[in-house]
Amino acid sequence: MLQEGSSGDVEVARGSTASPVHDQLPHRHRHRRGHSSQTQPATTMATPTPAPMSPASKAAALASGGFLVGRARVSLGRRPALRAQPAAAELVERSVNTIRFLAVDAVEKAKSGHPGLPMGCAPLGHVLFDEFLRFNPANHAWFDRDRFVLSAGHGCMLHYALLHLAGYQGVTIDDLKAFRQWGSRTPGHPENFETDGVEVTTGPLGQGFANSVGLALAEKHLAARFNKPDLTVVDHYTYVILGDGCQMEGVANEAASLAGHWGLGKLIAFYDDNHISIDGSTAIAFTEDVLARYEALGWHTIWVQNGNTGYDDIRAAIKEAKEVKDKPTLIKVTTTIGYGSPNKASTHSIHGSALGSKEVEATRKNLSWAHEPFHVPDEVKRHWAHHLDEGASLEAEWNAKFAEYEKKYQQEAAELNSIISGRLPAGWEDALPKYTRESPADATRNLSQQCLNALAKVIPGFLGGSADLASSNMTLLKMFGDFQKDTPEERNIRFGVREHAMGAICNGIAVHSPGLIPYCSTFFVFTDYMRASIRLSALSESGVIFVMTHDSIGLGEDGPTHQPVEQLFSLRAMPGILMLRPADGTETSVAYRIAVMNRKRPSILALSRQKLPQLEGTSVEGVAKGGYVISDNSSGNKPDLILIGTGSELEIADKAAEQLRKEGKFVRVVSLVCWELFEEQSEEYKESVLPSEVTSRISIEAGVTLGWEKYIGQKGKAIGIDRFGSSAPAGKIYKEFGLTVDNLIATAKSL
Ligand SMILES: Cc1ncc(C[n+]2csc(CCOP(=O)(O)OP(=O)(O)O)c2C)c(N)n1
Repeated sequence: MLQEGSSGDVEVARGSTASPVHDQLPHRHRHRRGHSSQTQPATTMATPTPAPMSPASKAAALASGGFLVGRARVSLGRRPALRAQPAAAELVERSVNTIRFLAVDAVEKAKSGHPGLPMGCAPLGHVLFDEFLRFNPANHAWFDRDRFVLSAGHGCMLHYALLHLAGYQGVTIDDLKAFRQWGSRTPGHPENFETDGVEVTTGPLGQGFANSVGLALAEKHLAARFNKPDLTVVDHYTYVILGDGCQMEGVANEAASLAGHWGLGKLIAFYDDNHISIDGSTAIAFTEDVLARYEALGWHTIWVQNGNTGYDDIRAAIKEAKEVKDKPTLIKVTTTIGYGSPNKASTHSIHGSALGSKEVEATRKNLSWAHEPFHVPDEVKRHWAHHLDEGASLEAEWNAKFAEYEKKYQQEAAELNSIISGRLPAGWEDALPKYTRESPADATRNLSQQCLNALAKVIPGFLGGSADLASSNMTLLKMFGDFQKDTPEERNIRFGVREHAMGAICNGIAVHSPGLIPYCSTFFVFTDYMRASIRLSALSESGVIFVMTHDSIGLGEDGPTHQPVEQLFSLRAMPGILMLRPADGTETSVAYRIAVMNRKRPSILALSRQKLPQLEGTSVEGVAKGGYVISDNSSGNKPDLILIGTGSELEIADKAAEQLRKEGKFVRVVSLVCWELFEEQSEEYKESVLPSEVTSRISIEAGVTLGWEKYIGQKGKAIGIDRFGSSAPAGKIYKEFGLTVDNLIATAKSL
């Protein structure tokens, strides 16, 4: 591992404009696309020098509410509704240093956090938020706002400082002072459910970037569906900042590949190229030509060589990126991590720890910042105040346009309104298929396809797809074509074999608008490949529907690599998610109803490859409670035995019960289709399903038995699979593993 001192090499290289990574770049990156300006050695920190002015006249100009351009005083006045000119250079520098020191001070106070990225990205953050981003600080949920994602979530003080300056009421100076503390609105990584203005939860590197692809997909889809030649009602950009860490993660490459394929022209990503990650210089593990890779993935690329002081280069790059309509743009912005810190800039020691009081002082001196901690100069405050007016005007202008749209295009407006508000069309549930005992036996994956198609007909924001398994997962929406670069209005999303990014992209779609309901699909066992995205879906309250087929050894011959055994248990262990394993048509249909209704809680549907019969006793009301009695021949809530099953094994429990009853036993069969929902029921209800007096209980499920002790108790038995599966026809494996009616009966008799 590199020691602190050894990463000084990078500093020298940067100062001399020729780092090892730069040298590998093809000529075109450096000259044709690169926006170069004078590079600054990391510790020189020169700022543009205004013409000399006496301290007295300077003070007078600032005190009267203006800012300085050379010798002139510029009145702030009311700014026009749309983008103002950039602030004068000196004010920009002051704003940038405000951002830097808010981050430094907050991390210092918390004694934990990541000051390096905010200090390096402050110029980019200032230019983007102050001059380009369209938002309304008074309404963070305004539909047509630009979306911003900080994928390098550890640098969140950058985002919090910008939200504070921009006037978001949810991020006050006291909130900044409470950075990383219990109950604060400024948690250690950005949380979309904690802080207004934070679009997605980030922290696991690469995820936020993949989310931003979902956000941009949503914009492109909605724009294609709803904009009219005379009225553009969907028109916003998605901006994302990602660092070296995000770039190294595979999920980012999966997502970048899709973004290039789909031609997401309104996605603009900034790569904070500071050559430092936790272990030291990126030279130890990350030396590829990132821009060349993105070009190969179909992106437009730009290199801003001086992200420290090259404000005009940053501006020019964003303008150029906005002009490129058919490709996403990656802007590599070369910055100095910890810019301004004389002894720690460009080293990994400033990545993730407080500077320490001595270095904070030295940094204050170096950047001529003779202020108390958490100081925001008045002129900086006054300058940023224009965003309140500007944001209100942007939203008002859009509201007026949308009112006209509602008059002219009533049907489209109703659909878009549903997507914006999350209010589902009345009676949508009635579209879901209904099944009876007489309906033919079928695999729940097939029944699922009937549900998906029924929902897509009535819910305007319903869209999704599979990771190259649509014909196995049964997820195609028959009345729609494929979402592709030139057909973005369509609703079948082809993710290719990219499970991890698929999950993250769906999270991005879900948080774009409350009425967008994305689903995504693969084999259940491959939830392992996308687990980080599923976890973030749960954490960030993104109501994605995960359609997971081939849910057990029942898939047969593909063998143990494809047969999930521990996945049900492991996903039940995840907070904030519904793990549903329906047994037949009725249960599948209700599982979808539950999934659609739970907009802040993702659902995973585990579905069978094999045919299952329609069972007597499965019910809409029962599934809604997560666990319920499907059959019982006892009275007084006192059966001799309770058999509990889920999904494909409920049929086995049902058949075994039938036989045992013939032998004179009083047997109850319980479907525990969704443990989480069952746990939410009253104690009284739970007792009515699983009376504590009845201790003879057996569970049967084609997965690990871990967890079932909660429901079967000390005296019960769990039939399951506590080993990997096997390659053979499904019936044979079921038999060999004892998931049979005979074994269940024998186990019952052994209790
Ligand atoms: C998936 C994942 N792995 C590891 C980490 C821990 N981690 C946080 S930041 C970081 C290094 C990131 O480096 P970079 O993106 O260059 O950030 P910078 O040093 O510029 O702040 C790592 C490994 C993480 N947050 N997510």
